[in-house]
Amino acid sequence: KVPWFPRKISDLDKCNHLITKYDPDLDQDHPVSKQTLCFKKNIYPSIPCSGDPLPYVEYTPEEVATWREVYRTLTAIYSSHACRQFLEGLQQLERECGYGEDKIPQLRDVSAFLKDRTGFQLRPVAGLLSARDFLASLAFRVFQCTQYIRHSSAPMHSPEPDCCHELLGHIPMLTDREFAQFSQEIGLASLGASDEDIEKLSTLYWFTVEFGLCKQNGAVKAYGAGLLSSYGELLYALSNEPEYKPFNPVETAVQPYQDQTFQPVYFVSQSFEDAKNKMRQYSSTIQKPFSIRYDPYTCCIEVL
Ligand code: H2B
Ligand code: FE
Repeated sequence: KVPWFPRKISDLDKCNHLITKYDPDLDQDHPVSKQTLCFKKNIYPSIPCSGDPLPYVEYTPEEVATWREVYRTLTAIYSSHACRQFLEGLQQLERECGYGEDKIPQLRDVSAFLKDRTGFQLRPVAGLLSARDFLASLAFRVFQCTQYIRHSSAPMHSPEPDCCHELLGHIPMLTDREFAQFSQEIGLASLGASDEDIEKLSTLYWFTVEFGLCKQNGAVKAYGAGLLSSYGELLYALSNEPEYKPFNPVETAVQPYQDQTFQPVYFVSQSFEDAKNKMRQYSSTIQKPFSIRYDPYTCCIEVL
C-alpha cells in the first residue's frame, strides 16, 4: 500500500507531525526562553495554513544579542570554510534582505526574497518534523523553518533546529538554483516512498544538505547547514581529523549517524552538478508502483 502523500501545496497543512526530542518541561539540560516556549506550545501548533502570511516576530534584546554572537563568530570563518555558492548567497542576503548582526532577519522577508530567486518559500514550524513530512514539503520548494532562537545561556549550541541554524545554515544555500533543484528532487523522491526508503533518503539528506562537503578549486569546502551553523563542527569538519568518503548515494544512504556529537565521517561531492546527477540516478532505483511529475505551473504533483 502506498503511503499518503501531498499532491498540492495546500496538502502540506497535513504534513505537520512533530517529533518531540527535547521536552522543554522535562529536559533540564536544554533550557528554552519564554518566547520559544510560546512558539512551541501556543503559536505554531495552531497556525500553519498554507497561504497565511508569515508572522513578524518581535525578538527581545536578549535574543538579538544571541543572534549577534552567533553571526559574528560564524561569519569570521565563512570565507575560508564555506563553499562559493554559500558565500554568494550570504552576500546577496546582506545586501538585499537585511542580513546582519544587528537584527534577526524576519522569515516573511527572507521567504519573499527566496521565492524570487529560486522559487523556495518558507513556512513556520514548531520543531522537528517527521522525516516524511519534512521531505514532502521540499517537493513543493517549501522549506519548513523554525522561527525561535536558542537559549542565551548556550549561544553556540542548540540541540534542535532554531532560526540561527535555518537563517545562517540553510537559507544562503537555498538562494542557489542548482542546490534548490537538488533539494526539491530529494523531496520528490520521498513522495509515496516506503518507510525504509524514507529512512535512506533522510540519511542522504543528513550527509548532503546538513553535513555535506564539496570540492572547489582543489580545496574541500562546506555546504551543509549543520556545519555552516556550528562553529565547532565547521572547524572540525575541515581539519584533518575526520574521515572523508566520496559521495556515493548507495553507500551514503546506509551510513549510520547521530546528532549528539560531531560526525565521524563526511561525504565529499565533486560539485553540485555531480551530487545532483548521482542522486537522480539513485532515486530512479527506488521502487514505486507509479511515477510522478511536478507541474511547475500549478505547483501540483501529477501521478502517472
Ligand atoms: N524538521 C525541521 N523542522 N527541520 C529540519 O531541518 C528537519 C526536520 N530535518 N525533520 C529533517 C527531519 C531531517 O533530519 C531528515 C529529513 O530526517
Ligand atoms: Fe537543518
